[in-house]
Amino acid sequence: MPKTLKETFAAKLPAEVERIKKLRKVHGSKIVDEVTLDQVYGGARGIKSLVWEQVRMLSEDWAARSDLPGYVVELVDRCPPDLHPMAQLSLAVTALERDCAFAKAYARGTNKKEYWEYVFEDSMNIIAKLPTIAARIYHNVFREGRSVPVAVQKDKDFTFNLVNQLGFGNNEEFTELMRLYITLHADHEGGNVSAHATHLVGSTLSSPMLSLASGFNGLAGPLHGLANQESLNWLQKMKATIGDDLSDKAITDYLWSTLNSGQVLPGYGHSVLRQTDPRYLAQRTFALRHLPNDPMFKLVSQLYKLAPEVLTQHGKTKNPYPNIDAHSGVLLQHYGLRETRFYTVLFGISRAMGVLAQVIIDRALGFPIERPKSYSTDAWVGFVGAKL
Ligand code: AMX
Repeated sequence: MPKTLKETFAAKLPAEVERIKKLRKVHGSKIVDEVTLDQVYGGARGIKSLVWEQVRMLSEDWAARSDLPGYVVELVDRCPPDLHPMAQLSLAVTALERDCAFAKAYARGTNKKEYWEYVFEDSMNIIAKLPTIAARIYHNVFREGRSVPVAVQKDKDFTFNLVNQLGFGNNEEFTELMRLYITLHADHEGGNVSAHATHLVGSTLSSPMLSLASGFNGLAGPLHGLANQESLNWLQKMKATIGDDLSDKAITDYLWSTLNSGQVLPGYGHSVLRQTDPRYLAQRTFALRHLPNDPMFKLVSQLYKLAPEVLTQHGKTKNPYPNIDAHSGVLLQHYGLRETRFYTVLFGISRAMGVLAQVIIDRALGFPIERPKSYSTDAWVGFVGAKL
């Protein structure tokens, strides 16, 4: 009988706990980083202070847990269609807290060594329900509630069910794209806003539902996950302005007009990467294979050629290359998913897998509440011996 994911995790846990104990006992006082004042004021960029790992989940288990409580369906159905789908997603995930196994176990006085087991159950339940919540939001907002998502097919994989519930289940190529999409967007390291917000809120022993909702609220910002929405909107505006003229000059002029009006080029730049985002390249490979003649893909390819040079001349961004969000919308619109306000919800479904996996590990390894130390500017002036 093969072991379940939970049993496998439980079997590996004691050795990992021991390994970390030993690491800290022998090497705990070693200095692992130096911090500059720029890093302190620069959003803690690059300070090595987080531990982040990943686990894999099982589609069948998610399908079995996918039903939504009636009050969550009612809550989503009552949202006005002009409430952003990310706000609706965050509300629905927050509302799932009513059935939080961890919060109930905590209230009963459960031993902290067992916390992770309840967090595991909650995380699996949340991930399993996300496609159904997302599809409900999609049908309400963009199909005016005229249709409701079909039921999850218990023998099919997670992404098939997501695509099917959205109403695109008959398109195998789109389903394949979404398998790539879900894989790419779960990937992260712990310092990005959605991952760190989930981890930070979880460190208070807040429930996985409230922790993930915090992560989603961060993902909904235009400098983070909402950039996929912003990027396609901006590409469409560009296309409406330059028409079929994809010449270097027409595009370069448009890039400068965006920058000169004090806006960022959405989908370009990154806080950590200093090269083209490998997740952009994976999507480009898919596009070259399946939609090389799509007019929007041609525009995106021209941008890939021209924007890094323009951003370099602009002289501000540390990374003038495209990130994941510069490409995803063009692929989605090609297959008929054109509602850009929904794009970050898809990002969120994938990101939930990565960040909740970490929340389980956080509780399993007994990570403490996070509490960095803050100082006033006067104190920092004193620390660096500045005469200001
Ligand atoms: N267009 C124009 N200017 C940009 C820029 C872009 N794409 N990227 C960075 N800059 C500017 C910054 O606004 C900043 O200007 P300022 O000094 O006037 O404030 C300067 O360059 C330095 O920024 P940085 O150190 O290179 O980047 P950062 O770590 O502060 O920010 C990011 C990173 C992603 C927020 C930024 O590159 C950006 O705003 N990009 C556009 C939005 C985007 O694509 N976000 C999605 C990122 C991926 C994700 O999280 N999903």
